[in-house]
Formats: sequence, C-alpha cells, structure tokens
Amino acid sequence: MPLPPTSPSRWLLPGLLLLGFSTPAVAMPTGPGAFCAEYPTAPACQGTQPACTYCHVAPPQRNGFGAALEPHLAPGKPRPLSDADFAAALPAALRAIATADTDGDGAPNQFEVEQGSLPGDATSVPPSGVCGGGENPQFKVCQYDPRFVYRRMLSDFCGTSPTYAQVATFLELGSEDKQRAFIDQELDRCLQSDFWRGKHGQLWKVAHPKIRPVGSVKSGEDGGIIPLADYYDDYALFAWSQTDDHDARDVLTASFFVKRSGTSPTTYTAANTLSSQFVEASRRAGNMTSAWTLTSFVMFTALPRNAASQMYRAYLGLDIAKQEGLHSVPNEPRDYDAKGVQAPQCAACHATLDPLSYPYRNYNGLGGLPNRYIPNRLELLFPNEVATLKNTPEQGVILGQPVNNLMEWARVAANSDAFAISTVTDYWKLLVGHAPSPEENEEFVRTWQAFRTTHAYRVQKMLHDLIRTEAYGAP
Ligand SMILES: [Ca+2]
Ligand SMILES: [Ca+2]
Repeated sequence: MPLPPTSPSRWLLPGLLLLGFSTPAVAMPTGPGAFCAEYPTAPACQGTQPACTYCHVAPPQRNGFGAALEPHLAPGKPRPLSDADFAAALPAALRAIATADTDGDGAPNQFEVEQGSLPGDATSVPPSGVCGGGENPQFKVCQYDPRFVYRRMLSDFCGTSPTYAQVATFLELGSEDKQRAFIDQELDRCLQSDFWRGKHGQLWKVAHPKIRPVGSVKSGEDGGIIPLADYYDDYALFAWSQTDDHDARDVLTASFFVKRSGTSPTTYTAANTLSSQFVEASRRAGNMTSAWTLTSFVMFTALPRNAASQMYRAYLGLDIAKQEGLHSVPNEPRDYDAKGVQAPQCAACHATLDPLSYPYRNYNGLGGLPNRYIPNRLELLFPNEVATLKNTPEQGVILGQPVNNLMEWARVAANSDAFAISTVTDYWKLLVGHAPSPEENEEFVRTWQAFRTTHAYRVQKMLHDLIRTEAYGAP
C-alpha cells in the first residue's frame, strides 16, 4: 500500500507501549506511527492509535502477535533496538507475518488489522459481514433504505419529522434514484435552516467541545458578569467554515473574522475587523488566535501549553493527555520555563507538547494587553520569571514538521490527515450516533478521503456522501 506523502508518522505512542522495552517511560514513540504508515486505512489508525493490546498481554509481556513479530524485527541486531531501527524494521516484520494466524482464530493477521479485530486475541474476530448472514431475511436490516434516510435526514438537519403528505409524495417518486435525488435536494434546503446553522443550532453543538464556552465571562451579546471575550465570534467562524462553499480549513487558517446576522436564514459574512478581536491580520490563525482562545486557554500563562494542546485535541482529534498524537522532537523538552517537564514521567509527552506550544509564545491572554500578538511578549510581560524563559523560540514542531510561527502551525494542521479524519468523525458521531466502528471503517475512510480530495474540504458536499453511507442509511 502506498504511503501518504505528508505524514509518515502520525499516531505516535511511546515505543514502550507497542514494543514493551523494559526501559523507562522516556522511550521515544515510533511504533504506532510506523504501524499506521504500513496500514494507513486500518480502523486502529483512524483518529486513534493501535492500543497496547495489539502486541501485549500487559506491557512488557507480549501477546501472540507481538511475540510472532519480534524475531522478524531486524534479526541479529542487538536489543533493545533504537527507535529508528525499530521503525525501519516494523513494516517488513508486519509483512512477514501478514498471512499467518498468530492467535489461531482462523483469520490471518493482516485481515484482522484491516477489519479492526485484534490479531493477538482469539476472542477478537473480524466482523462477520455487515449485511450478511441475517437470521431474519424478511427484514431489510442493514440495507440502505431511502425512506428511512428521508425521515432521519429531516430530523437531523431540519429538526422536523416528515408529515404524512410529505411521506406520500416521497414514495410516489417511485425509483430509488429519484428518491435519492430528492433527499439531496432536501438536504440542501435543511442545511440553510436555523436548526442546522443558526445560533445554538447543530453546528454550534459540534463546536462546543472546541470552544468550551463559559457564560459568566462572555462579553458582547448575552454577556456575563465578568465580560472578557466574545466566543460567539468563534462559533461564527466555525459555522462559516462548515457551510456554503467554504473551506473547512478556514477554522484554523483564516486571517479574517466572521459576523453572524439575521435568523431564518442566519447568514455568516467575512469581515476584516471586529470590535471584539485584537490580533492583526498578519498574525491570525482562525480560531487559534481568537480573543476567546487567548483568554480562555492562554490565560495568564507564559508558555501556553494548554492552548496548543486544546487546539490539537479540538481540531485534530489528538489528545496528548491520552498519549495520542505523540511525536517526540529530539532534544525536547528544553524546559525553558523551568516547570520540571524533563522528569521521566513528563518528558514523553512534553517532547511533543512543548515544541507544539512555542509558536504561541507571543500571543497574550489575560493581563497586560489582553488577547493580542505582542512581539517579545515573554521578555516584556514576564520579566520576573526564570531567566531561560526568554530563550523560548517562536519556531516549533507539529506532526514532525518544523514551523516558524502559529500561522504555519495552523496550515500544517489543517492539511493533515488528522484534520480531515477529525472533521468527518465529528459528523459521524453527530449523525450516525457513534465514532466509526470497524464495520463502518471502509465507508468512513472513503468519506474522509473524498472530503479531502474530491470535495476540497467542503463540509456540505461531504454530508451528501455521509447520508449515502450504509452506516447512516440502514435502519
Ligand atoms: Ca487471527
Ligand atoms: Ca483475533
């Protein structure tokens, strides 16, 4: 399988977890990245990572799959292998045991990987086929049902149920092709509804965990008792980026703001300035540099780790606290702010997190001049902190790629597989009701790949694909 050119090692966990080196937890993560480069469409690599149980009973003790892999990993080289040697050797080792059935459940290893079951656990077997083998053949279970989709779509996107007359009209269309075309037309109508795009509508719901609103400190419309920043601006840019013919990546990369106006329809309009926003256009990175993000996630901190990790989690679906998306940078963390992050239990995460945070060094949250980009911010506003703080560079690293500033950070993030996967996962959860299951993986991969390529990051076009999946359309 060809490797995606952009992100050779996306989903990194400490090598400890995958390989079981009995070394301290500072081991450099390489295993899951190499695994996912070999199997980029495996369910275990979709917005998540291979778990320890892929290779271990309990680390460092390997299960049958991990044990079968071991002798094929750079045979003859002294143990423990370096991270680079391990990562280089893993693809060949995986291929060497691809057709074996190490857990004896009857399914070859590679088939299990691709189908989302565990190749080292005989009780975990590939799904027996999404729609096959039904015990009640008279039911149309697990088959795309246009009438079911029509009903579900109206409820999900318009917030209404079809009337008796609407259903009758729908059924009179006769052919499934005509019904599907009608559903597409109705979807476009519902995507204009306030239920979908308006204030507190479905799109805003998708944005809640990204923005994390706090009513008591809201400024502007519906302001709270301590007005600090207006997060309705963040919802407006988010909704803009997900509607009409806009590029979803704008949520991270926009150098403009968005104004909401009206109801039924609610409209979102780009604006070069807003009275509630203070970062100049050349320093803007969408919602990453909004007044609310700086107020709420940078706050009073010198090195805004919290802002960086929240953006990484919210827009790429990678939670560093859960050891997701780890991509250790050599010689990091440097601990410029003397927080003790070089301690072994911290270093594994901070080797990723700290270089991810450096590009935020000049973005000020609360105190001094709030919610602005301030050149030499650390030098000017934190004179009494530890002397090494001022050595914090603005250059950082995200997903293994060096970046000079937060705008570049945003661009690398927005162009990553993780962003496309995370965006589609948001809607999968909202509309299908859960994160993509192994049975749904093939449709899910097809959907996010088309979102990225064919649809050039247009969410509305992707939603037309999503409601045509079996995952959505089978009762
Ligand atoms: Ca097996
Ligand atoms: Ca198995």
